[in-house]
Amino acid sequence: MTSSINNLRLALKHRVVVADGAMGTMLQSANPSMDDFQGFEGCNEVLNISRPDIVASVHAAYFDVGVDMVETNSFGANWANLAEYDIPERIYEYNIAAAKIACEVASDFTTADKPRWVIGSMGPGTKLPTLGHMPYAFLRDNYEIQARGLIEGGVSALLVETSQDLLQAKAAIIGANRAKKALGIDVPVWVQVTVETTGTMLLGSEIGAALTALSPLGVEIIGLNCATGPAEMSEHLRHLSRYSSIAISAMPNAGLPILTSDGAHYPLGPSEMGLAHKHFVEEFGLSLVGGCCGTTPEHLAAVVDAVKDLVPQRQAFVSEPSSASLYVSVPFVQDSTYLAIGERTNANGSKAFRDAMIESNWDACLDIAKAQIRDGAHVLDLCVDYVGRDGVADMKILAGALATASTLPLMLDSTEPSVLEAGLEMLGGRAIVNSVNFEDGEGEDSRFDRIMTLVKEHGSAVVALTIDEDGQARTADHKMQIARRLINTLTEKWGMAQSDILVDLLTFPITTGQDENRRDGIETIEALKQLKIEFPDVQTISGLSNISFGLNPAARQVLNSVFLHEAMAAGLTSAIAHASKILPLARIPSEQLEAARDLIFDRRVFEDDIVVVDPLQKFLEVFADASAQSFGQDRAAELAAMPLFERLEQRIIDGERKGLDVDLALALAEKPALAIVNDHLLAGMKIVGERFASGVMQLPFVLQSAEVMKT
Ligand code: THG
Repeated sequence: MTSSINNLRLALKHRVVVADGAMGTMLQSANPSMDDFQGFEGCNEVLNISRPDIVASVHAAYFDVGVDMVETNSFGANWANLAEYDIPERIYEYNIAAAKIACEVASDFTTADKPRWVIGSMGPGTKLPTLGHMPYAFLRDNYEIQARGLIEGGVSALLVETSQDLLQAKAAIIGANRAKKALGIDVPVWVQVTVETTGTMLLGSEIGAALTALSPLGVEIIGLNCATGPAEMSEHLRHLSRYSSIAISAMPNAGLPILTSDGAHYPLGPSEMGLAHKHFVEEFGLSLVGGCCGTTPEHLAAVVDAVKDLVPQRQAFVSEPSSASLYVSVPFVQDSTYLAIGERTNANGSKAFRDAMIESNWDACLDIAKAQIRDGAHVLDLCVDYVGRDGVADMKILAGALATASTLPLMLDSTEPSVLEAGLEMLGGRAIVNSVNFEDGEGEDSRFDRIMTLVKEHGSAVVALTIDEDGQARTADHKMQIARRLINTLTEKWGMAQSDILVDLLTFPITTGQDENRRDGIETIEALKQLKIEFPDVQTISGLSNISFGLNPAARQVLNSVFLHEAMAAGLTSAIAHASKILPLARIPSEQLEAARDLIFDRRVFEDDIVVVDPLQKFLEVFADASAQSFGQDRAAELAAMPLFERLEQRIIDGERKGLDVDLALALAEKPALAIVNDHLLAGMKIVGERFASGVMQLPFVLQSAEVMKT
């Protein structure tokens, strides 16, 4: 078995490997009886036990036309599907049987110069964990059972396919990874997602989000299957080809189905299918091709013929280290700006968020998150840690809600491994875990190791703080020394890419007046410069607002903005901040700007060891009666400024219910209800519909708009 796995990996390096086509229709055409289904009509996996001959004949039909590999009859041998027949306890039995049948046929067809392989098929089931149908961990454990059956039955690779929900795909891949580890067999795991004609996966995920979320899980091939024919896959394959560091695959349907009185008809013929794959291999460097719904052995014969002399050649890919929400991928390095990580969704950093959380007013928590999104954040820092609360429960609810409600990726901010795990298990995208440090050293029970175990399994990125057994580093030298140790440990021991590490050089407030805090900003800026030289690929991050604790809002705003500017000039790539409160330097009066710089760079003037000019004192004086500027839009004010009926329409588009009652009462005083609905609310829904159809607006937001409409 190990040798067939090795051969397969080798073959994929040198040529295009062809998999089979549709399974279900082939099984149906053998007309299994009700007895064959053992009373579970339509449950194809039962045939692995009752009619292995039929299953074997389908495999043979594909091998006959020259494919290199067949997929096991186990697409539905998962918890969700078998539970619908009340037989979830048969997962292992059906999978091992499916693998054994296929392996026997494969060995019959294998010759010295043409090896044949078996791929374990792992379908999506019918439960979408992102929508709360079943918990992630439950699905993961059942996928582990499925993978164990397939591996023990002898497959050479596992294919998680037809993925519609990124969190479901993660459950399957991570379940498969656990099975591999438990059995000590290094079977390749591959994943294929299903991109609908809308241009995204069912729940709104763009292909870039899928790539960012799934490729760090150790999968060796990523690709597309089902939903559409090859033509509709083309742009998504182009994206994978440009950005994926791993091999890519496609198993399209035989075109878009045309519904006829006797079922779906797939219009694409064998030669067109062959030609499409030939183009894909030539243009995008596909390594693995095959078919899905509507493809037959004739189609695969044409595919085998079309790609037989081709060598997959990928252009050099663009590496773009990123995090992802369920919907989109967000690169860590932003063009000409910093990665802004919204700080307000933090029970310690915002009283409003904390109060809402304590009252279980989750809508209010989400409103704060949405305000951060509108204010220009690229990622949201989510922290629920608060004494006396059940952090795991709070994290589950909030990460679960933000998983669909936030278009932005999350940074999970906690010191508790169990709280971080609860968050990771709700997120289909790729999170950033905030954070690890060496406070209690390294080793099995250390927080560092416990958190890194989660980071690795979930493929997250990680924030690493310059804290060691002696505490937080205060000098540039000490910061650098810990940073080196963090980066070495994370890359060498944990296999992290440098570009997935965000080092936080930590800055205490420089506003305390204590001598020991005066140089904190300088030391951080100095260390940032060194870090950038020594580790140019590593990201850096700062909890920006920390630096200005204790000052009035106007002073904080200016100090944060100027410090951010100086830190970026020294190499800082990201900051936890309130994005709309950051001022461009050009908008800061020069007196304030200079006072802030003098404070940051500790430009005290001494005479005979006595301070005669204290930048902190001066800074406080400059801001004695200044008030904070509001930069960026304040959404509530903007809505309020709109004419009433325009505002109602906008509320539908934004899914904004707060204040709706008042607006409706005003509107009813002017027009009959039906006119309001027809003239204004439906106009809003029309725009929502258009945005959804064109892929600009994702399903969960459409549902929010529909909710407002209903109200
Ligand atoms: N590094 C990393 N993570 C971090 C920090 C860091 N996470 C938390 C924190 N520091 C960054 N987040 C905040 C959030 C809010 C504030 C400061 C840092 C803040 N809040 C106001 C206050 O407390 O005065 C607002 C209060 C309110 O509105 O109620 O300043 O350094 N990796």
